[in-house]
Amino acid sequence: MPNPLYDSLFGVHAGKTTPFLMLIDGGVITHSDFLVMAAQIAHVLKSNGLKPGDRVAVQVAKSPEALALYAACVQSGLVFIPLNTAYTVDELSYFIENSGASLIVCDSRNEGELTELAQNLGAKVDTLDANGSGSLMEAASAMPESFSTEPRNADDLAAFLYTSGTTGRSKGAMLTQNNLLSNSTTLAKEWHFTDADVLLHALPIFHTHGLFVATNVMLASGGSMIFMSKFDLDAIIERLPEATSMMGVPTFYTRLLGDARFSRELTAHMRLFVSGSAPLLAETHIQFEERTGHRILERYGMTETNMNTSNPYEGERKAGTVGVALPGVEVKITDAETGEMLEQGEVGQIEVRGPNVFKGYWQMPEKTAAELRENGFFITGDLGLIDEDGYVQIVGRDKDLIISGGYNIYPKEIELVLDAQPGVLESAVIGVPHADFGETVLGLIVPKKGEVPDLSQIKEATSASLARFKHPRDLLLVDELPRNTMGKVQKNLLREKHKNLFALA
Ligand code: MCA
Ligand code: AMP
Repeated sequence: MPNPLYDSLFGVHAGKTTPFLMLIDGGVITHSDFLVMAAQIAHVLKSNGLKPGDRVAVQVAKSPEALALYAACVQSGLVFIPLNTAYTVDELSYFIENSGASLIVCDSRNEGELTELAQNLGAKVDTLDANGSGSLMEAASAMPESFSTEPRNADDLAAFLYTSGTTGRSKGAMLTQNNLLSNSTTLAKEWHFTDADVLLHALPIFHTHGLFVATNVMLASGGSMIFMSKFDLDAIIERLPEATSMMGVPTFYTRLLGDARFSRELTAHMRLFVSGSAPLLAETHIQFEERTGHRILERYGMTETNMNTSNPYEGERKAGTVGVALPGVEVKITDAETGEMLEQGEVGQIEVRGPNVFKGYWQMPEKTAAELRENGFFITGDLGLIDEDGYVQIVGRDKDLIISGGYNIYPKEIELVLDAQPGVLESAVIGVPHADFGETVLGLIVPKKGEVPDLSQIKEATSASLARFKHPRDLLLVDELPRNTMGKVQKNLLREKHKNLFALA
C-alpha cells in the first residue's frame, strides 16, 4: 500500500550505503543507517499507541535522530509538528493544546514542566537530547530494524507548522503529503540537484526552509548533507570545500561576506547558493557576486505554501526579485479591496495557487476562509508586482510582520504582553532595519497618565513568556502613538522615525 511521501523521499533509499548525513565530528550516517533509525523510532511511536493521523509535537535540538523522527512520523502516517527550540513553555503549551498532540518529544531539560502539561491533556512524553540520548532512542535501540509503512493518500496530512498571525494567535498550517512532495521534487529538478550533490545544511530543522526545502530536496535527489547543528561561521568555512551547494537566510550570506576567509578560491568549486525566508538586499547579491563570482539564487515561499517562485538555475538571476512562478504554481497580483487581478507591473497583493498550497489552518475555518479563496488562491499578505519578464518583485507586506534573521515575528503577540504590564496604556511593536538580522524588534510604550512603567520589569515579563528572538531589542517610552483618521496606529511613520537605531553594524 502506498505512502507517497515516504516512498518517494525515504523508501527509495532503502539499503543504500551512500552517505546521507556527514556530521561535524566526522561521523557519517548512510541512507540505510538513517532509514533503520527511522524504522526503529516508528516502532516506538506505534508502541506508544499512536495511530495514523495522530499528532506528534516535537521540540528538540537539531540532530540526526531528530531528522529520523520526522521520517518515522511520515512512515507511521503521523502528523509531524516541529517547534522552534527557542519557544518558552508558555508558547509550547498553546501549540500542544491546540494541535491535540498525542505525543510530545522534548529535551530532557523540559521534561518536568511538559509532563505536567501532557498529563492534563492526556498526551505522552518522550525525550530526545542534542546528543541523541533520552527515552525515545533508548526505546528505539531495542526495536526491529524495519517497519511496515502505513498507507497514506497524497491528500493526507503530513505536518503542521505553526505560524503566528496579525491577531497574535498562532495558526497550525496543515500541510499534506503532496504539498511537501510536489514542492521538493519540483525544486530538486529546477535547481539541478542530483545524488552527486553535497548540501551544507546549517539551518534549523523546525521550519520550512531547513526541513521541507533543504532536507526534502536532498532526499528527493539522493544527495548528502553536511549536517551542522547551527550556523557557525568557522565550521562553515572549514567544511565548505566538501560542499557543492548551500541554502541560507540572508543573514548567513551577510555574515559570510563579513569574513575575509570567504573568498573566490574558497567557493570556486561550489555549484549553487540559495537564499530565502527574508529579503536579500540587492547590494548583498551584488557584493556576493563581486567577491565570489557566484550569483545567489533567490526564491520566495511561505509556511503555508512552501516555495512559490524561484530565480532560474540557468538564465538571469535578477537581484531584488524572487524570480518566476515555479512549474505548476500560479502567481497573480490582485487589488486588496476588490480581489481583481491587476495589470502587469502594478503593485498589489500576491496570491498563489498550486499543489504546494496548504489545506487550511487546523480548526480555524474562519481564518482559513479569510486567506484561502474557494478557487484555491492563497492571499499571501505580501505586496508585489510581476515585471515584464514574469519575475516577481516583493515590495512590502500587507501583514504586520517582522522578519529577524529569517524568523517571523508578529508584533501583536508582543504588544499583548506589553499592554498587560503595570503602568502601560498601550504599545506598538515595529521592525526596524538591523545590520545583522535584516530587521529587529523595537517596542514603543505609552504610559498610563501619571505613571512610569518599569522597563526592566517589562523586559523580564517578555523574557518569561516569549522566545528570545521575539524580545524587543529596545523599549522606548513615548507620549502617544501616531494614528490615522480611522484610529489605526501609523506604524510606517514610527518605522521611518526609528529606522537608523540599529541599521549600522
Ligand atoms: C538568534 N537570536 C536571534 C535570532 N537568532 N534574535 C533575533 N532574530 C534571530 N533570527 C538571538 C539569540 O538567542 C542570541 O540571544 C542573540 O540573538 C544573538 O545570537 P547569535 O549567536 O548571533 O545568533 P545565531 O545563533 O548565530 O542565530 C542567528 C541565525 C539564526 C543564524 C540567523 O537565527 C538562524 O539560523 N536563522 C534562520 C531561521 C530560519 O531558518 N528561517 C526560515 C523560516 P542572546 O544574546 O540572548 O544569547 S521558513 C520561512 O521563513 C519561509 C517559509 C521561507 O521562505 O523559507
Ligand atoms: P513564514 O511565515 O515563515 O512562512 O514566512 C513567509 C514570509 O517570508 C513571506 O510571506 C515573505 O514575507 C517572507 N519571505 C520569504 N522569502 C522571501 C524572499 N525571498 N524575499 C522577501 N521575503 C521573503
